[in-house]
Amino acid sequence: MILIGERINAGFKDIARAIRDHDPGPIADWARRQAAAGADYLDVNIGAASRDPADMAWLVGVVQEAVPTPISVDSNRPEVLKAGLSALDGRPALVNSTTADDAKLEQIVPLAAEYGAGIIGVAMDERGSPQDVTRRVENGAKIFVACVEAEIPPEKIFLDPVLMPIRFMQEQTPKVLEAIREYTLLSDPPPHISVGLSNIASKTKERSLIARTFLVMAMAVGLDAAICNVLDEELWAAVATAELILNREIYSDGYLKAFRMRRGQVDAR
Ligand code: THG
Repeated sequence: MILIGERINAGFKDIARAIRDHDPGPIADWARRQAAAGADYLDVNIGAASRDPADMAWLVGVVQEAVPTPISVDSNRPEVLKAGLSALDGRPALVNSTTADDAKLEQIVPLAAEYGAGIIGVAMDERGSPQDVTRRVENGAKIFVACVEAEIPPEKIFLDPVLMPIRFMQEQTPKVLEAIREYTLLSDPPPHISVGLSNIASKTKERSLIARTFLVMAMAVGLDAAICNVLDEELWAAVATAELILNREIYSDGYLKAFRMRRGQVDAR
């Protein structure tokens, strides 16, 4: 599983303030904590804290100075994505994200190709968020084809079926699982498949339980990446156990410890 740390996002008040004040402290701190927890990428998003693309370049610079972890540059604005990519020091990166509408595909897919970055394609389009499996599959396939035509290799393409809050859109969750299964059939080898995991638990009381239960169910049908709370130890334990059940990990009584060591996790206790 590829786990992408979600915490450097201006949706969180401490990060919004740090971006507005150009205070590197909390950002470097969250970068170190998520890297120590074993994150494969750190998602960075200036959100509504700033309209200035230069602030994304600043944010990427702060994270790069703190840790060597690859970066997922998260914005729906091409100029913000470009500013983040241009600040990279050569480490691997993801463009998060394009959608399936032509205007976005035409601008964002070439950016990812130009910078040699991977790309996450979210199955939304000019009509907004998908409400059924078919739209998710059509949009995912359209993004996949656009990326392949731009010569982005399948191992750098991530499709995101759009996970929605279970509290408000409960009927969407099984459709997301179905779409994940369909994405695995698009090519051989298939693209990566990723979700914004915390979306599902928004405004719920059992955030951690809902997120990790969805994650193991989605892993069983082909999910192999998630933007998530990498500081949640129960989430890691569920991932390790799901890998075991899917026979990707050898059973031993010490499998949890072996998994943590293989992930290079630094004990925070
Ligand atoms: N797909 C892709 N990228 C994404 C998303 C996605 N990037 C942003 C988002 N969705 C994933 N990141 C987060 C980060 C935090 C939270 C949810 C998703 C979160 N928010 C709290 C809530 O909703 O209750 C509020 C924050 C707070 O506690 O202050 O947990 O889907 N490709």
